Amino acid sequence: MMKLFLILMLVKTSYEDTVVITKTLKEELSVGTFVLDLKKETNLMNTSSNDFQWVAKEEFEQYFSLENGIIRINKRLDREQMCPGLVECLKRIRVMSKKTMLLITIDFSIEDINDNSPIFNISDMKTNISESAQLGVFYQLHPAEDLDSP
Ligand SMILES: [Ca+2]
Ligand SMILES: [Ca+2]
Repeated sequence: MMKLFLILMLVKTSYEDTVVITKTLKEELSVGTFVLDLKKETNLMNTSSNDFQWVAKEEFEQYFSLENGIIRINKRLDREQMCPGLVECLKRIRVMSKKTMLLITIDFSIEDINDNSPIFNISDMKTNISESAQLGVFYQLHPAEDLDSP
């Protein structure tokens, strides 16, 4: 009976319904940090918490764990590594409810936490300042690179 159920699950390609959840998430959160309660988010009151499963364990899903309908951080989210040079860091995961065949798409916007210090490409800078320089005069320094700023 279980085998038949699994085969039917694999054959069935269309979902009964879909829901999209958008969530902003800071990078560098600790492993185990709570992210979402799928049962609460989807209002599936007649569904048990262990009814949720990954649609496919793709690249971005590895950053999360899914247990009893609760999504938690499973791996360090490093915005600079995931979205180098991009102003917005948008990532998607997909979960389904086996019982209701509800497809849940969760779109994350990964927020920067400014965890990198600026680095100057040169170690020494020399600037000539005239002894007759006026107060408030600005001198341009070589720019620093900051991985947090695309
Ligand atoms: Ca980072
Ligand atoms: Ca950062």
